[in-house]
Amino acid sequence: MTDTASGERTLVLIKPDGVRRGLCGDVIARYERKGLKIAAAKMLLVSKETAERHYDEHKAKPFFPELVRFLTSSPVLALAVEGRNAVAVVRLLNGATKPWEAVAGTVRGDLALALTPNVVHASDSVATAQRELPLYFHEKDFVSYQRVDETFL
Ligand code: 3AN
Repeated sequence: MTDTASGERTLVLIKPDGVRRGLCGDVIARYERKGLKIAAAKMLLVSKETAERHYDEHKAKPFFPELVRFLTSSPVLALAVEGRNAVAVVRLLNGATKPWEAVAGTVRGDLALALTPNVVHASDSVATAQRELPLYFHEKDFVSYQRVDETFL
């Protein structure tokens, strides 16, 4: 389920560079301040099999092995992020894939320089979120609660 009472649900990965640079709090704070809700969170070492499934759409690309190697190189923080238009809003907050094209004020615009270690991944559509969330979470991992400011969101 990616369409919840709180709106859509999307997958965010704070990638190995983001975790090792101590940026998890900074990134999560941006989603929280915007009004999005963390519905699940898990720190994990991604297996090669999961990384290959995650990046399946890039299987034929020359940079595929590097993507898999990097994603499995050290732990990531997987988040299920919920809210009104969560898929598009998270992509906007994260900024363009290429950090040198990402505008200031976004995660990549503020915190990244390189392409593979670009701090975050987020699902690019509701359909992608539906495919990606089960790679990292079981249905029982998602919690339901009300933010105190939900009336305004
Ligand atoms: P996003 O992560 O913004 O959804 P995608 O799905 O196009 O971007 O690419 C997945 C990841 O592949 C990116 N985060 C980036 O690390 C890497 N990537 C994308 N394009 C290239 C490229 N031309 N060369 C090397 N790595 C790339």
